[in-house]
Amino acid sequence: MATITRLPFDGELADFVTSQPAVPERTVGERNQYRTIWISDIHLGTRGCNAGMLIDFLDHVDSETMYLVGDIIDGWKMRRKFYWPEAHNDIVWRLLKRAKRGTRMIYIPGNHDEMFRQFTGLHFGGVEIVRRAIHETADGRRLLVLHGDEFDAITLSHKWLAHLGDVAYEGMMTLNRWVNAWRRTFNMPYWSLSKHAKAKVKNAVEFISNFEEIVAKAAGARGVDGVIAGHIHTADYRRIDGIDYYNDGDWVEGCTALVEHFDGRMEILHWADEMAKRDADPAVPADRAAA
Ligand SMILES: [Mn+2]
Repeated sequence: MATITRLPFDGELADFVTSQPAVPERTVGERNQYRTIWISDIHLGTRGCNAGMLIDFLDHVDSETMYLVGDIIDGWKMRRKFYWPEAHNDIVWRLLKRAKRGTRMIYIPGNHDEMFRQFTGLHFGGVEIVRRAIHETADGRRLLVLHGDEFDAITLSHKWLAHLGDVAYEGMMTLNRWVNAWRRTFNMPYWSLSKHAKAKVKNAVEFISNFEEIVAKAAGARGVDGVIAGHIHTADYRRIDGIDYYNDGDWVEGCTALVEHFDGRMEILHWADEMAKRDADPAVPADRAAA
């Protein structure tokens, strides 16, 4: 058992999980059940992290297995400027609580939380830390699960990824937050700026498809049926040369997750859309505190 002393909260993990989160949890029995859930690129410790929507997501879904596919905590940003609001604690609390309730939690650190890679092979608070994993779906496919930064050396000649984390990208994320704060004021649904920008910028489109093809090819070479990655903040499913490529997206602005249903069917959940559907359906109480 490894004791993680670097987590930015005081006391033991066990004490932390028996404490109460600032935002009360929604009743566990009312959640949508999936066989597996993949989320990544949460970037806790940064203002970009969309903690409110992620808390809402975590309180509406459950699964037998959950993969945290990297960049969960942003160690790079925290070294420069410490930022850790209560909502970020609430997310760590919910993830650890899930493990305690019996969800198999598998954590694959990414490049922004690479400090956790030294704990590969260990467990903490019921969470297994691995470098990559093979997931077997209910319909018998073998999928390689990895963060995706291992392909940076090949894809970095393309501009888009080099800009992740730089001034232009952070400026865009700030603009995204302002636009959405303004939209919330007028009761308008969440809108992703970079999702629209990425679709229009030719270099970004080329970079994304290039990354997808390189990752799928590497998976094919390892003899698996498909691959699940994060890292490029772009949720997607494509079939590339007989390989299923999935990306679970991010919780900075896309706010997406990949889920596996009990029959092995895969689905990308765009959480802004799911929340809008819920708000439009009067049969579902909008009040999350109903519990
Ligand atoms: Mn990454």
